[in-house]
Amino acid sequence: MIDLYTWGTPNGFKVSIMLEELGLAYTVHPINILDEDQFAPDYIAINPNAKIPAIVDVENGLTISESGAILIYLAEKYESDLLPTSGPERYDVLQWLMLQMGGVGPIFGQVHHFYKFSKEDIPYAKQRFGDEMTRLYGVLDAKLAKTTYIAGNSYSIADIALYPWVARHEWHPLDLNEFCHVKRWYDTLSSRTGIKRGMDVPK
Ligand SMILES: N[C@@H](CCC(=O)N[C@@H](CS)C(=O)NCC(=O)O)C(=O)O
Repeated sequence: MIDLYTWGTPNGFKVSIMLEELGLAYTVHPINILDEDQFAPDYIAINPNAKIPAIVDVENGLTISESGAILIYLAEKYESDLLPTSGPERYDVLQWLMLQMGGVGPIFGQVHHFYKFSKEDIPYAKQRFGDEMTRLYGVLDAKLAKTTYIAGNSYSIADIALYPWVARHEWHPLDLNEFCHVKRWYDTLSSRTGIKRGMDVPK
């Protein structure tokens, strides 16, 4: 059994999608980041960085934060095909997962902030992060023109990490139809039961 500490954001959805794809039983503990639940001492004891998501594996007491690390942990613990165990395919998945963690997540997060949440209109920030977002969509589109999924021809934790960020495309200063390979990938993944269920956590 896994305890999942999460909220309805792209980083949180990555882990709920993974748990659904693996068909695991898990208990959801909503951490309302708008109410600053992430700063409560009980939660800081679980994730000292005060962000969602985090998990506690009740079977062995292991506590893990950082969505990418959680995806790797779950894939390895449950010996899932979502992360190959060796060879070039493993590093294909890891490099696209790291691009999501170090590139797509932080940049898309800034776009969401400056386009949707900031009380101040800051054209420089919108331009800077909007341009980098568009460039990243181009990188994803060029890769998905060549392979069915982002790391190759098998669905993987790299797709799971990316999907919830692209799922916010209506907030993005671009038209998804202009990235037809990303659109094809997005539509395919949107029909998966694990994705649909994971995107609905917490209820
Ligand atoms: N690199 C972290 C990022 C986690 C993160 O930024 N979580 C956001 C929600 S998507 C959060 O908890 N924000 C609350 C805050 O910044 O106070 C991960 O991938 O787990």
